[in-house]
Amino acid sequence: MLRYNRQRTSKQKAMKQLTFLFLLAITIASTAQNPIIHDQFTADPTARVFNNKVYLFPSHDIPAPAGQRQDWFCMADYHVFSSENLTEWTDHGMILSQENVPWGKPDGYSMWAPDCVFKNGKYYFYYPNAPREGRGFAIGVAIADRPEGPYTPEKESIKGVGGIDPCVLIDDNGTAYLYWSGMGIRGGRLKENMTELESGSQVMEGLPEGFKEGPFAFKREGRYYLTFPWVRKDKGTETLAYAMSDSPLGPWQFKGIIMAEHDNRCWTNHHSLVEYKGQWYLFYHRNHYSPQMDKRRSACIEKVSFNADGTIQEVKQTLRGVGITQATDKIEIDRYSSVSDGVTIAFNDTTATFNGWHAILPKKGAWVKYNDVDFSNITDGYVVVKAKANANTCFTIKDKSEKGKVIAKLTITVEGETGPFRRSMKGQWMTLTIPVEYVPKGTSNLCVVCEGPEVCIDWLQFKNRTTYMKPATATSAKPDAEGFIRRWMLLEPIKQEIRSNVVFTNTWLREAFAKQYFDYQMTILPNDGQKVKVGNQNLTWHLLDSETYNVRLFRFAEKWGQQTYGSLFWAVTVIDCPEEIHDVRLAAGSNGASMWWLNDEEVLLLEGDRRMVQDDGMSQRLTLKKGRNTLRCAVINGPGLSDMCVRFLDEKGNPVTGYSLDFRP
Ligand code: FUB
Repeated sequence: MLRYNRQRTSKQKAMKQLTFLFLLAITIASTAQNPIIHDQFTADPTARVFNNKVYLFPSHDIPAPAGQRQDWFCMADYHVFSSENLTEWTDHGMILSQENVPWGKPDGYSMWAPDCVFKNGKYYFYYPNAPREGRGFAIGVAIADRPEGPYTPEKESIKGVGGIDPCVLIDDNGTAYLYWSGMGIRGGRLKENMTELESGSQVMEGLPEGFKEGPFAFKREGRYYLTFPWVRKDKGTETLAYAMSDSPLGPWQFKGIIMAEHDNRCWTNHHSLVEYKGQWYLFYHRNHYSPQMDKRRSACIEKVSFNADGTIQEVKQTLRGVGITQATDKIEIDRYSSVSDGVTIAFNDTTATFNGWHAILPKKGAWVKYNDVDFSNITDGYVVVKAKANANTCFTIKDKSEKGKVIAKLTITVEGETGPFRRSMKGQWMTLTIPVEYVPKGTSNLCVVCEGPEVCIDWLQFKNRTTYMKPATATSAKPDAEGFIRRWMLLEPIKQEIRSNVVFTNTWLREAFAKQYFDYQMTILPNDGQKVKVGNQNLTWHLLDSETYNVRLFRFAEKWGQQTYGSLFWAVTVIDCPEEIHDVRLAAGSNGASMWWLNDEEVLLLEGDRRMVQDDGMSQRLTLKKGRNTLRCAVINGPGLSDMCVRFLDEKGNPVTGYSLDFRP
């Protein structure tokens, strides 16, 4: 006994360490339609809401190792997943392995459908497994402080419970009931410790004839529901069915089907129902990634609705599943909401099914619709599409439906033809990129329409154009790691009649910069949005953070200016030093010419027709005083793409970064 205990303790320790490593290492996010997990099989999905997140406790089908029955269920461990939006799932790694169950066969491969509930500050994970001694299945409990684990398995299985598919319902008064399947569906009350039955168990009465397993019980609006996979007479594979009662252990009144049999003869289905953020969802499984073998399954989700009398509306399986897809994610349109006649899907690689599918639009007019795409992060940008074709073709991406407004039109040109999207690889996957013509508002539906001969599409993804600069954040900024100053108050460009930059001589520039364009030109610390009048131009100051070390004044002018070429830019920033900083030099570059003033003193003039080069000109030694310093510049350009960059360097040429940029007028 002592030896056994010691063995168990070291195994448990090893498992805890392993679990900890998994917690650290395997936190992989996947974006999902149906099926929801893309890199492993996930059967029998039990979903629970803990701490405002949905946690998914599926069983984990694996290909059977040599020596195991190849055509049967094979499961050696459990993973837990979580999601806050039902589209991105994080795999928290393995939480329990058959090798770590003290009472289980270390090579039983029988870790079938589990459940997990929270009570008295602990998470109780219930799982079936093959016992070390004897045949069949027993059910065990593993306990954790967090839903992600680590879980410590109890040393014995639950006495008086032989079977599979445990499920626990905790009633409003805290009483917990365990249901499982073994010679019919059984149920019994659990003790307060959650690891033992209070007394015996009973068969759930009132359920229909025919094979049943996988009970999932829950309570909604004072009514008890017992839901279960059930084989209808003459149909031969499982539906999901349900019964209702006024009491947690029945007797039950059979109500009918929640989901009909799979249309591909996948024999099992197994499920859970959960309410999350005001919507009920059905989690179930299907052999999406294993079409030839129905014992390797994948979790899926659909919305569920209840009728006023509490009965459940039948749910249809979809590929699209639930949740909103961000336009900036890869949108797998083969997981469509609806399609026109003739559209099919196919695996990208039949020997590696986790690589997913693509949609085949066979002819002009064929379409694929994908609902619920959130465009709110796209301002103006382009779309990237992975597609292939055997002949020149083209397709459009439209808003809402096949008749909707065109978001983008893409052309595939094959076989050495020329054209804007020339590709010479007939039948090969290619990534096409094209600017969008129109960005739908908020969340909308997409429709991809074939406008020529057959086209295959794997995914599409929207991207924003680089914005170059964004409105400054509310907090103070720092120079970047290289010391470049990226926070600036920029005035919309003042129009200049400059045909050629050869005029940028020292004298010409001094005269141009000395001219009075607006009031308080050399002392103003404007507010963001403040307006100035220069001649007949009404110009606005903008407080911005540049996304690049060089401040792209041309792009600023494109967005905010009244002209892009022939411009004079005024810029000012405030440097806040915790201490005086001696012997620094201002190092600047600009396209075209520029003048720089520190605390109202001219410190540098970059003259001539310049390209912007980092540290192109250097000032004399300067002192940045303790507290606020004002750095101002004017950049003037004729036909070129205006930009500028500036930083301070110390005596050794290292960037000076020990100050903040805190622009408060
Ligand atoms: O996953 C193994 C078994 O298949 C489950 O325990 C049953 O409910 C069925 O889904």
